[in-house]
Amino acid sequence: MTTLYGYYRSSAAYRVRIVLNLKDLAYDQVSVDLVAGEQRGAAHLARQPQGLVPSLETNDGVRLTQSLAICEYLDECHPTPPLLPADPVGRARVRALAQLIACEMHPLNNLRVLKYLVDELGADEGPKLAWYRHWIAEGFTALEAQFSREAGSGDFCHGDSPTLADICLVPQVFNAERFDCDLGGYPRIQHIAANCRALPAFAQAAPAAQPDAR
Ligand SMILES: N[C@@H](CCC(=O)N[C@@H](CS)C(=O)NCC(=O)O)C(=O)O
Repeated sequence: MTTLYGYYRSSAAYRVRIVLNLKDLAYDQVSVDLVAGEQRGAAHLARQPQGLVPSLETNDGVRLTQSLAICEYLDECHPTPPLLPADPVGRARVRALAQLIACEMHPLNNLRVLKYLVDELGADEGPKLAWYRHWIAEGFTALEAQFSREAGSGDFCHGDSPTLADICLVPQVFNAERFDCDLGGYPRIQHIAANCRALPAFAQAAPAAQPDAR
């Protein structure tokens, strides 16, 4: 059985759950408690040397890390439904949207970064929240402009079915809501997120639906 090592509130693990569900793949979940610091324990470091979730172990014993690499691996092994468009320009656009979220936004607001701000640099709750909301606003403003201006946009990030970009967007919207970010200025993002969340694959991957949810 394929095993996902993740955490209910991890947005990178949330991406992989969405893909496993879209592809209708059965999987077990092992919870790595990020609040308790289990990601830095020896057992998890053996799976993911950075001390991050997710990690995926396939039923033939292959261990994979990095959520986007895992999502593309699953897409290559199980091509239906596809996570990337058929044309190279479309694929580049979807990857650019996914990378804007996964490479530019998400790492700045990760747990270890917030902990460093608080524990090592002495930031209080106010500056920590300002940091968090600043990087959400930077990223979402750019995304909203792309969704408003670019021809590829539809009811989903690209066209009218979910792609790798939506798989990154929905967990990032969850994060933003969790930290009470004002999303009023991003109607296209909200429209796309609502369309995604209406699909069972996304709903069943939501943090609140996970066995380790608190
Ligand atoms: N680029 C990595 C990011 C993984 C990542 O940042 N995971 C977070 C949870 S969403 C984590 O494990 N954080 C633990 C920590 O910061 O200590 C991926 O996409 O897999």
